[in-house]
Amino acid sequence: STPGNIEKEKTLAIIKPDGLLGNYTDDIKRTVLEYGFRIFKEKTVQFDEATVKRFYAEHSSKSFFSSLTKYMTSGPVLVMVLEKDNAIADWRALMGPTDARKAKITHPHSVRAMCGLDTQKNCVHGSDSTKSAEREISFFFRELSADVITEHDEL
Ligand code: RTP
Ligand code: MG
Repeated sequence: STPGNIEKEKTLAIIKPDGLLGNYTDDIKRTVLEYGFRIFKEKTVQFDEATVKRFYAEHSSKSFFSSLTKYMTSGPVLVMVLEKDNAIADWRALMGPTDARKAKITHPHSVRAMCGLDTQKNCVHGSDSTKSAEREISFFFRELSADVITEHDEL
């Protein structure tokens, strides 16, 4: 057997504009690596409105949709494919709850406790299922139309 070739689970992580502009990228990456993830791919993207609306299509009927798209286009984001056993659930757990104010109380060591502000400005995204992870990874690494600022493979 060739253990080095066994494919581990992959998930899509985004460091949102507040995370990137707030200079949390290095701290988030250090935490990610400490928890045993590999950063398989990454790219920096400036979302345009049409692209972020497509990415968050499942939320299009929510009251927060227009403020979400405004937030997500307010600056560049760092998109990463993270790889490890159980990557999808483990990255969700490491992010902490959606509301960063709650995260600071109930999950003080989570990423959102470290760099998030509230329910919207929560500094990171993570795929919520196998199906979402597949969709979101191909969204960014196969079909993306938004402006790609930088891209690296196999870090
Ligand atoms: P994510 O998808 O980003 O991992 O976060 P999530 O599952 O915890 O949150 P979800 O409900 O899927 O919402 C997606 C993103 O929309 C923003 N949001 N704003 N009430 C609000 O103002 C509100 N609720 C959600 C957040 O940025 C959230 O991550
Ligand atoms: Mg979600």
